[in-house]
Amino acid sequence: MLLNLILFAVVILAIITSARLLLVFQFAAELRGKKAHEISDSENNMNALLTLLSLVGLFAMFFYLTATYYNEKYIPGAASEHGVEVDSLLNLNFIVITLAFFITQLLLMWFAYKYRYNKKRRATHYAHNDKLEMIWTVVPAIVMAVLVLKGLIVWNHTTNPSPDKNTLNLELYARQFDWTARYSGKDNALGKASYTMINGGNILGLISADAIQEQLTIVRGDSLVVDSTVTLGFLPAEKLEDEKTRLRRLVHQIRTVAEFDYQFKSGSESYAASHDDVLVRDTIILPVNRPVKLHMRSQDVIHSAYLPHFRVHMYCVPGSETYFAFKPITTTKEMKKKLNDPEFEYRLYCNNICGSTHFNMMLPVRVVSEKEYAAWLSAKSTFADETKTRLAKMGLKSNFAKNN
Ligand SMILES: [Cu+2]
Repeated sequence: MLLNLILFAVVILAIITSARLLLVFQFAAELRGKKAHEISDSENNMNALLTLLSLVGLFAMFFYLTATYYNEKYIPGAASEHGVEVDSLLNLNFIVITLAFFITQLLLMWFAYKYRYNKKRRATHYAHNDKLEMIWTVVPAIVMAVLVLKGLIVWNHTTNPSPDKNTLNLELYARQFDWTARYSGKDNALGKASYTMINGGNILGLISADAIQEQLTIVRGDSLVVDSTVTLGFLPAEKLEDEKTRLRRLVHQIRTVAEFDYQFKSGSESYAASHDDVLVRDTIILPVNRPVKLHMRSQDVIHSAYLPHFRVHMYCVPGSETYFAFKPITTTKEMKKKLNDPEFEYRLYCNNICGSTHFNMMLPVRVVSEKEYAAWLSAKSTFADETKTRLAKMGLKSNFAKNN
């Protein structure tokens, strides 16, 4: 803090000193009988030369920064199929931008140098040149059209991958401030979910016969407590209104959950798809060379799922589901070897500032062989197992065997 203050003071003093020095030069020039706006030939030449030199500095900086940062260490090659295409598009853009940068800067600085003020030269009034205007309109238009067209092709490939039966359905569930990954299990189908089903144990609000039973017990219990508070009426008027609102919400929630219960019991919905779903909150494991379809949801605010190594980026929006399909093509092991970094991990980040501990929203992602993936997944407990355990703690009996 103190160092920052000192630095700030130094900068301010430097600005004041420069301003005073300029004044001194001005007075000195006036004493020599020269007007402030008069510039000598030597000053003019010096300025022109410095302009050229600044071009050298600019280009040197460009080469240095490109060589230092545009490499495997900072931007490792894409680890997904569509990512390779995205990278080639980005590289094409970089080539075009770099060429335009060199040509325009070179011309700009060279003209400033070559046509510096010369007393003997008179400026020409050059109003119009059809040919020149045609060139600088048509050439950029063609280049832009090519870039946009290629961009559209890559965008279409990325957002509409060809359907593949083997695609793994995986949910990324975001909330302040963590991620939960939900694997669809053996049936490869994600079970239904509803925000009315969310409780401390069932944070994703998944629906199953057991989860319905659990939620009805919890919400009915809550409503009884609130109901007795309201009935006794010991609360101040303001608080009483709050409690009444809470009660109305709980009753509405009970109705919705009871509706799920009715649908299940009448056989119109089975809710069995959620039974084999597996919830993971530490490391996401993905099988290599198998397409993955990410189904993204958010519980609270807008989050953004960002998997930079796979060139995957998509918002997670509360109240609606977003998707992104991609195919990992490089295992973590291969990437470690390629980057010569034994500590390397792929990562999932939240790329949308979503609150005070947004930076916490990060999960390691590991890409492994199909065999390793299958072994890992089969060792995990399912949503049905977890719900059964929670029910047992509440002294309730599971319906799980029946539901299957
Ligand atoms: Cu977030």
